[in-house]
Amino acid sequence: MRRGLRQVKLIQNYIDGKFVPGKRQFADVNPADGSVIAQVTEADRDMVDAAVQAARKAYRGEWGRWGIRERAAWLYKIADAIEARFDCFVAAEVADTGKPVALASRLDVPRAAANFRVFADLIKTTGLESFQTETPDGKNALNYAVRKPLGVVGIITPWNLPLLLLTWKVAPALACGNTVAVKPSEETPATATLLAEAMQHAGIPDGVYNVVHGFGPNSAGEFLTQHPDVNAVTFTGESQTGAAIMKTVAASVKPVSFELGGKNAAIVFADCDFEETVSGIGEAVFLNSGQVCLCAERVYVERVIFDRFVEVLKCKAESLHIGSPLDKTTELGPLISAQHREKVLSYYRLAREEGAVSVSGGGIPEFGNSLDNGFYVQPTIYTGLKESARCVKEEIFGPVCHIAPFDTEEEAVHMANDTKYGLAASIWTTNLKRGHRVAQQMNVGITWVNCWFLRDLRTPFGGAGLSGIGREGGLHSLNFYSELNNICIRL
Ligand code: NAD
Ligand code: 6OH
Repeated sequence: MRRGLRQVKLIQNYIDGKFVPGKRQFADVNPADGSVIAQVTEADRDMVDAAVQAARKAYRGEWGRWGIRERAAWLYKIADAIEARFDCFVAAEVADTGKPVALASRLDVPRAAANFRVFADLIKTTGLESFQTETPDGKNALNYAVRKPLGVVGIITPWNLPLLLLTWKVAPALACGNTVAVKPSEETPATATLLAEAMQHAGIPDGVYNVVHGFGPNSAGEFLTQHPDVNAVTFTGESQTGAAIMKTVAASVKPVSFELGGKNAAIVFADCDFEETVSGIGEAVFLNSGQVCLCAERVYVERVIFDRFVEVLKCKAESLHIGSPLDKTTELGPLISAQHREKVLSYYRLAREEGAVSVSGGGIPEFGNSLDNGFYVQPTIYTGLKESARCVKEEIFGPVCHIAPFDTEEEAVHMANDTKYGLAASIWTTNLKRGHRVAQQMNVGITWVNCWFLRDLRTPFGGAGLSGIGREGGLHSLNFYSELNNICIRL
């Protein structure tokens, strides 16, 4: 090989059980140092069509005909195949996202395997409604529902937890007997493609799982949502993108499930377990460099402990180990891209313009090595903003929070709910009565008390307001990914 012409990996589309290149390519960049790690081949409209047709064929074939126990057995095989390639998945996720290797090993990849196992278990054990209906003549009728697949499901996912969020949708879709065409984020194409390899090795029939790469508008994402043969669209990403997708799918009236953005609040009462709370809020603000839709960007702290809380969270932020994602002790990696870093830094500047007091961070860390070419920002804490400030209202999606004091429970509840989003909230108190009371007043899809991002995959997951439409998780996923046919029999 000539010097300077390093061979770069090619990430291809996966259609009908085969890896196929597209005509155009784009670069897959490692956010930790800005290096190009792969070229990705973009699917054009014809390739998206081929993926949907392959999925349709597989749906009409054995996958659509198999019974629940057979499909569940395949899902367990997929989970095993992910675990058999655990290190490859971790390495690919870390290279694509820049997330710390410790995080990908503890969260992303284990959750991918768990997603398949949980929905395999659920589809085997979940019953359906039946009602004995009384009629005036006394003969009565029996109503019972049966679950049928929708057909071909289009799945569009973001870059922050690429494999976790993809499999969170692929697993229940397949469990219910659908086939899928997925469009992973252009920033993180690797693990969806590795999953194709895992499925191929596990022997999943061709066409059941298809991957098309590319962007959103006028690219693979839009082509997929426009496709008349896609029966439902499930999407995780920004609220604005959700609005665009909704417009596109409206033309053909497809079911949609949207998991969108958040501007989540944490409420810290003076009676909290202080150490546990600081540690929990530290996770809620800084995990994955704040790039989790559930992260807390607004922290409300009861005034009597406000100064102490700010000081201790500042120490926590400043002691986080920022560094190479490959270092096992790294706690904070880079942001996903130069463009996203510019967005986050623009909010750091805006916070100052809006009159924030800078408690910690606000800039770019320096390393003196190749990481200086990466897309890092400092973990950042502000206080002193008005509740109407844009930095308090808009999702930033970085390792940053604003901390504001409150005096009464009512005030805290009001401030937490004063947002167009409604994804998640966390309440920190040792008074359980208060925990229940406040939790039940949160206008969100998920409220944690004395914890954050503690997940049971059987529970409803989703958001209110700008944070989404519908719920996935457990039975809610099974219901979204299937059509219920109620049968009424005159007895
Ligand atoms: P994004 O909306 O920019 O992109 C998500 C996906 O949509 C990508 O695959 C993209 O190519 C595709 N896309 C973009 N425009 C499209 C269009 N017009 N038609 C079809 N597809 C299109 O989101 P992102 O920047 O990748 O992810 C970050 C956002 O996702 C944040 O707002 C975050 O809060 C949100 N998010 C929400 C959840 C949740 O569960 N609620 C989970 C993770 C991320
Ligand atoms: C958003 O960034 C995180 C979403 C998490 C889930 O969808 C989940 O199932 O844990």
